[in-house]
Amino acid sequence: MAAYSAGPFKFTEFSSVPPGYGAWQNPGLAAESDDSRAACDFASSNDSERLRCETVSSSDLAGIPAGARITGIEVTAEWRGSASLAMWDSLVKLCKSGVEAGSSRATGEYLPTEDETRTYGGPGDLWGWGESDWPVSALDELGVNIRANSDFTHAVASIDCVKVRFYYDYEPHGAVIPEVIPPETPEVVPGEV
Ligand SMILES: [Ca+2]
Repeated sequence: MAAYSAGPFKFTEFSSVPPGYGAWQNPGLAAESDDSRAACDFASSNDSERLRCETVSSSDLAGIPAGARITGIEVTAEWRGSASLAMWDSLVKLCKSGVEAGSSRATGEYLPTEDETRTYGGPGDLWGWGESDWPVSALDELGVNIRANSDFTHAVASIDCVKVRFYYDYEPHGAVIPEVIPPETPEVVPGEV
């Protein structure tokens, strides 16, 4: 099996999903790396709502062969906090058709005050989901939920851009698997050397 990757791809749908102590304003600004940002103003020193990014476009996904086996999922998020040593990523999980499951890949490390691109997951990492959860035909149902936490009320976490990359194995149709023919056993005639 040969290993490939596709992406990074943008998401096309964005929302702020309760519960949490602060909603993400302008969630759609997480589509592009353009210094316009989705932002959460914390109403309490607690978890934010989830910024949900979903639905990679079908034209992007068309580049992945239907028979590919998805072996890894990688999400990158470019983001910052309004104060140093104040906010961190407290949950980063995948969802399928809006249903969150699997394991969080959040780092729990403080966000810097300048944009930093953090990478979650990667080759060989399905985030606690199974391979059968992500046939190529289901990749348009994939989304990511991102939540922050803050030590301070009215600190602001900001996300400029979220993208996803897929790693996969694929054996192209028509690949020739050589037939193994055992070597002929030479006939041994008794008495001859
Ligand atoms: Ca942006």
